[in-house]
Amino acid sequence: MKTGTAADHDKLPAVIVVLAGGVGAARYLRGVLRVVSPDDVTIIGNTGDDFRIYGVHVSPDLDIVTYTLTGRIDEEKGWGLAGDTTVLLDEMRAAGLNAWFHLGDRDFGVCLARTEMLAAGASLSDATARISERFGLAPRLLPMTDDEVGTRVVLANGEDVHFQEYWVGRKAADPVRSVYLGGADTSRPAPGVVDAIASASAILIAPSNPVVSIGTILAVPGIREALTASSARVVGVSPIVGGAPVRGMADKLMPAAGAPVTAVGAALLLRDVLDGYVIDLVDENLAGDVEALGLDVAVAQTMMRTVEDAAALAKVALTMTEHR
Ligand code: FO1
Repeated sequence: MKTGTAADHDKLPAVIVVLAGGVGAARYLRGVLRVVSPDDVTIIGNTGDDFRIYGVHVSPDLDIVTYTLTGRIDEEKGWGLAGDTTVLLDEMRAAGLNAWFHLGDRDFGVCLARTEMLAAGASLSDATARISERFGLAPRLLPMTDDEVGTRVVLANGEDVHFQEYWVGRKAADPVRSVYLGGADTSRPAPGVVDAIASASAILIAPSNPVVSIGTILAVPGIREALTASSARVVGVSPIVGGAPVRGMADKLMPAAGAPVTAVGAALLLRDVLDGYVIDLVDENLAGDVEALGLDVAVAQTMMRTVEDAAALAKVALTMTEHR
């Protein structure tokens, strides 16, 4: 076991790939970008949360990462644009619509731009690159796939709903039977994804939901295989601290995926692609159980209250990616 205070390191690996979900990943990435050059970073973003609503294509995780890394995020919510207005939503609600998904006006504009680009024949990768450029996002952000996929949640009563309906619409109140990525079978990794993984000198898995964020990225045929074939070491950070998710609904979904809601359970779900795992200081007693899965373990402060915390955490993970 390596106990992880962030060692001072001037030779951190170049060409870093980060698998990322939403809010937790974006905060972690802020730390990664404190310790390595953005030119060396490729982010592979989850698009399982994508869906169409109010006539637009929303890519929540890609947008959360873009807005956070360019200083535009609504810090309190962790999603949406800071200072955004709600004229469009207010008008829809005034007309009696059940506008349950909160999309601010500017955020709406971003999603509408994406929708128009897609309608004109652009791929999601093209649209993402153009939106990244508009926001001045420095690292490369790739969607996991250009194909239409959607995370589906099968409820205990047999209903099969989109992830956003389960999480935002129904506030994760319904018991869950299983989760799967709809459209996964025929999806392919987006251009650049497999190459980035193959040429990476380090691969990080952000502290994102192991079922609906990282699990969905791994569900795109070819990505899991690229990770296991890569010579780079793959190091994750547990999103579960003290037996509960830092944010989100992993506690509702991990049992449905057959894993206990612990750092060990999170590691279990990703063990086939991981070489190392960073768990929180409060979970130090679980280090042996994670090691028993065949993984290197570091115990570190994983709660990211400041960008400095995130940078220290990123250093611990990056140091673990170096070959022993
Ligand atoms: N999360 C909510 O809890 N309620 C919302 O109304 C909501 C709207 C929304 C709009 C745009 C966007 O990019 C994200 C949004 N989110 C909202 C966050 C999102 O549902 C999830 O947290 C992510 O998909 C999980 O990473």
